[in-house]
Amino acid sequence: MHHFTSTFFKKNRDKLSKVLPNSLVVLTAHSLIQKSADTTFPFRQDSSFWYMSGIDEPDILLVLNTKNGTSTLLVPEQNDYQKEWDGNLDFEALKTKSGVDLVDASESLEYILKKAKKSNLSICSLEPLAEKVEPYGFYSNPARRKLYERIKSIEPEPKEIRLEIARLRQVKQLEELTAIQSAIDITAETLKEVKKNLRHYQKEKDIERSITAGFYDRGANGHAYEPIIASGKNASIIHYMKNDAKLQENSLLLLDVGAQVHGYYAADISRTWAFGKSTERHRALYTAVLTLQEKAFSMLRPGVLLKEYQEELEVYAKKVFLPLGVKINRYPHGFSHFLGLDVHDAGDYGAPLPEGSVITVEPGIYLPDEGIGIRMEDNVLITKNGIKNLSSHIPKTL
Ligand SMILES: [Mn+2]
Repeated sequence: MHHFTSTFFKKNRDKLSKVLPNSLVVLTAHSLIQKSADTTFPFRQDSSFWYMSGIDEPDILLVLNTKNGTSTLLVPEQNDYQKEWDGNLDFEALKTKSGVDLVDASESLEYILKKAKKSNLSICSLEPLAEKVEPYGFYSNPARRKLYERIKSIEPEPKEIRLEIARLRQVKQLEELTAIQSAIDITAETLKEVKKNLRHYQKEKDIERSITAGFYDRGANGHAYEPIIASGKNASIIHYMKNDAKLQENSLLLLDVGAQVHGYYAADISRTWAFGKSTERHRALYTAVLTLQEKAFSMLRPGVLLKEYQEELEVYAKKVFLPLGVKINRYPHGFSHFLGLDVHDAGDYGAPLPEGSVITVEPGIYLPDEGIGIRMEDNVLITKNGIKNLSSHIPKTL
């Protein structure tokens, strides 16, 4: 993460301060989550907290007084076990990395909140997700809930600032674009190598292993999300992640993979290849997906509303697939999402698309009855007049 210095995080805090004058903003790091017995999942920071602080430690709070311009990290007290096993938290290093003015103890939060309330500052934070997040069926990180309880004991109605932060995060700065491009380039090189050796693989898992190694070898810190390597009918399951089947001869193989670099910046690329020979049917459907993607590219520019874009493309998709005997009632996924620190990145989905945002363009067709799934996914930057396809160097051939 050496490309991101305190200047970047300070700039982000300044931008947030500008849109939230006379406020006290409190953001929290994620908490560590139990995996099993006394082991934890690898720590993954809250992306908005990272964007504003650059800190990769759990349970730290960032407090931003936008009236007097001071920024403070509040650090929980470490017990003897943590000091011995995890090492002492280095306050100076936290300060250098984030560029904040002060580092204080976490217990000071209530005092700071009371003082801010007395001086009529608006107290702002990110509303926690539900404990269980539906329809996905997973449990959310508890950090925001814990913070929210503490805030609410002083300020019963804190201001929700999800959109204020999303609007900053969706417009990418130069160092972020460099990071995303490097994630895409690593993904491109790795896919090129895998395709060259495709006939040597027997199982989906063999390909996954090659891609994982390829990402690390090229300087990424792993996958930005669980990779999808889906052969034949598995490709018609949109979030297939088992990757444990034998590769089906003369069928299509769908790969949806992305490297992660500099902490968390992601690529999100899908390609569909023939394993063995492709049929005429495969080629006709593949061409239709490409046509749909070209249409999507041509529609994108600053000011576009993603909702209208989605609706128009769904109508177009029906038209493109009808001559192939495929009736689409409901399109199963979005054609685009923001990309950045998160694979499904923060952004204001209800507002006109801003210049400088990075989104995916990912049409697909899923036909379980025919054992076919095809998806084509590129990552594009919204420019002044249209788009720049950041992944155009990844070939699109069966
Ligand atoms: Mn995607």
